[in-house]
Amino acid sequence: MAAGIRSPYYSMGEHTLAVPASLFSLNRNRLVDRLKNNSSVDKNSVIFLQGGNEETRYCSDVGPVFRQESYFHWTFGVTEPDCYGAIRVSDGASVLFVPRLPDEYAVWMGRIAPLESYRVRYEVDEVYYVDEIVDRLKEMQPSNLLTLNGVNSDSGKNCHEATFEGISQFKVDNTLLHPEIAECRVIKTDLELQVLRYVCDVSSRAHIEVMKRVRSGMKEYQCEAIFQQYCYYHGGCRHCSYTCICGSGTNGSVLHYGHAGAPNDKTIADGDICLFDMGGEYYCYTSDITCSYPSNGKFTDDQKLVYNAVLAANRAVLNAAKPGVSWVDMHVLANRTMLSTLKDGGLLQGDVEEMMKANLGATFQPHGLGHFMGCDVHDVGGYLSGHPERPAVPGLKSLRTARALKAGMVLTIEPGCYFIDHLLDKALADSKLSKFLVPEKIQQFRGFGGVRIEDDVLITETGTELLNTVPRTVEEIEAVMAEGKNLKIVVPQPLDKQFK
Ligand SMILES: [Mn+2]
Repeated sequence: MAAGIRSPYYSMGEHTLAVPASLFSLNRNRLVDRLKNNSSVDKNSVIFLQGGNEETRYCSDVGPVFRQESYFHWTFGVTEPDCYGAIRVSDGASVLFVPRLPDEYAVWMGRIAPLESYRVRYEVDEVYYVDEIVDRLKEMQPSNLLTLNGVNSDSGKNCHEATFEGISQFKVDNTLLHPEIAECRVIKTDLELQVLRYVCDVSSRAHIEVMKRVRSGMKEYQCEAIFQQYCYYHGGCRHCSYTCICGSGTNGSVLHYGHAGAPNDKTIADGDICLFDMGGEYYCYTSDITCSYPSNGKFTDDQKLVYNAVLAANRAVLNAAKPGVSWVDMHVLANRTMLSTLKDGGLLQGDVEEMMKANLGATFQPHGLGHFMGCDVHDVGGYLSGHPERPAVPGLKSLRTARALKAGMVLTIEPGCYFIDHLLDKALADSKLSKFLVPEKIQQFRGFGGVRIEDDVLITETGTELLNTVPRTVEEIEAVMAEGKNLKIVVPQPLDKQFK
């Protein structure tokens, strides 16, 4: 039992964070309060959500490890698949529906939990089987079922709207719930922040472990493996928040490197700059941290120049972000800071304000400054109606939100500087941009790769709180890596039996 926390709670052991079920009852209460304050919502409405479904790999019977759908997780914290949940708006009463499992389940999957155990574990008012949904909902006499329907502005995909046999017997409204629940998810509670701080801490320690153990000659994916092992073994994180991006050398400039077609399988060369973007996930709360450093632990002058330009941009935003500030302005601030540092370093020439007008920043950082983070790594609520729309210009159009900051928001601050041949060639061929580039210097940096410095940050009443703790200055990184040089690293030996 974790000290100071009343059961029930989720935990992966005493070395991991115990998360109380009250985190989710508070989320439900906040959602109900918002709906009550919405004059379009009939007070006799019932929120009705469907959780994630158990799936198998293609036509096989192999089941990947289930991960709950994020809206359902946020609302109920239920770890099992194939569940539904209802919440009465008038009084917040909550009902969970779980699948009625066949007797054989007890043979293959383990003891079938009684309904009462779900009620206790998830602190809901009542629990029934999925095949009882129609009868139980009829007893609740809802004027409306509020189901979840809306587009995720990061993926362009629609939410998984609840459906069940017999839903046609009820009046359904699928327009009111989405903006309200998405807005609730934008502002984190103190309970949620404790989970985010925990997972950011585990992921920070895992990044430091990689920093100490990376060696020239290793495969990039071996660094991914060290990270995953640390997060799971020490932090109870069965999942990562996204596919690990472990680019070394020129791969650092491939923004979504690590995918199945480029599976972090390059051998890391001596002196390569490594760009490692990895985050563990705990109980469906995410982290998203990027560290960039030379594989051999010693920055060259060129690496220092680019690294410090990105760090200056990151720190400028960290110091300027606070409630009321526009996220678009923060992106612009990061661009301006980076361009002026690159100019000081001799890569660029001319007036920085002119560079800003020509949008030179997007040549070096084609992506947005950062995004909301929570139950999804690119968390919801970036472009809800009533908030600024997505800007149109390159760089800015990749921003995942254009909103003004509010206390309780959690975002990533992730400026980067990449030397992408395609974008450099385009800029050199464009007279509006080429005049700012020092050609021989740009030539020197081709193939360099990239640097990204990504932090996870809470917006507080007065500014920001950094949620991760990784070495950030050149000196801090070199000190940690020097310490790591003393560790004996076991490297797999070449396989002696290969195809002839
Ligand atoms: Mn990110």
